[in-house]
Amino acid sequence: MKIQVSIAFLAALVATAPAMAGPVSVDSPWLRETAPGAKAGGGYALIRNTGKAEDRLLGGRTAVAASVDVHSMTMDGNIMRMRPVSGGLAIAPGGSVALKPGGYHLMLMGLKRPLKQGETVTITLRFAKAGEVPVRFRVEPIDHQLGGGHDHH
Ligand SMILES: [Cu+2]
Repeated sequence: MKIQVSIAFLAALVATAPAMAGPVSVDSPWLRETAPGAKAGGGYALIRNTGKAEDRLLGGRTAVAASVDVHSMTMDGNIMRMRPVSGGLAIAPGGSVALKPGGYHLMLMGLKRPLKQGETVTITLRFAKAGEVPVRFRVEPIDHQLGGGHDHH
């Protein structure tokens, strides 16, 4: 009984293993599904840095879009504004940054086709120190939350 539980636990760990490059890991990556004809899409994940030096997320690339930029989102009165993060998004040593709806996010610009719920899209993220990290993003419905419902904070 105990062995069965352990194997199930290990299998669960493998299924949700984050993409890693040195001290940087990318957990719970997902893309928001897009409407037909949409030219941009949003990407989200939890990025952790267990190292002793700051790293910076600079952007990425993917086969399904012309470019992948890092954006911030802020409220300007009642208007939501998105801006590219200049110089990259800092991930502090021992810290983490959540890319999530309404906050920092990956912006897929020049989408070549709609992103369909349930499919998996590889985006190669580019960090200043960790370099290029290929990450498999799952396309989720618009109301999806970070962590796929396993994370409730
Ligand atoms: Cu954006």
